[in-house]
This record gives sequence, C-alpha cells and structure tokens, in this order.
Amino acid sequence: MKKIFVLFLFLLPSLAFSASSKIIATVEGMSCASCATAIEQQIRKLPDIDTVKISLSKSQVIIASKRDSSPKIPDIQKAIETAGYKVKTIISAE
Ligand SMILES: [Cu+2]
Repeated sequence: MKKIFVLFLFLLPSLAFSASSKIIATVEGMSCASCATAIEQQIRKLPDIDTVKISLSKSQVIIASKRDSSPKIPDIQKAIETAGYKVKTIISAE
C-alpha cells in the first residue's frame, strides 16, 4: 500500500506537465550565451510561457508553456526573428 502511494507521488508532476505543451525550435546563428539570452528575453515577452531552455550545442530552443495553454508557433518564430536569428525548424512536441 505504501509503495503505491509513493508511486502516485512520482506520477503526479508528470501528469501536471502533460497539460502544457512543448515547442522545439532549431535556430541558426546562435553561438554564445548572449545569443541565448537575447532569444530568451524575446520569447518571455509572450504570454503563457513557463520555461525556456536553450541548448547551444544542439542549436535548439525548447519552450514549455504553462498548464492548459499553448503558445502559437508563429508567435515564437517571430520572437526569435525579432531577436535577430533565423528559425530552421519549429515543431510542437506534446
Ligand atoms: Cu552570441
């Protein structure tokens, strides 16, 4: 019985997370920490953004929205372009 309860606690955060959506953008020309900061600042101006993770090695920007919301892909693309970078691919990964 105790084991089941512990398992439930582990599952809870992942269930909560599934209600939000994730967008992965591959960006061209992003080469250092200040590029990453510039992009993050533009994306954070959009509503319903929870986290913005940037991987310079993969040239990827991973955006997670807040629960029960999904930022629009064109809005995110525009934010990255406003920061001065080109979006190669942008996909929604639930
Ligand atoms: Cu840079």
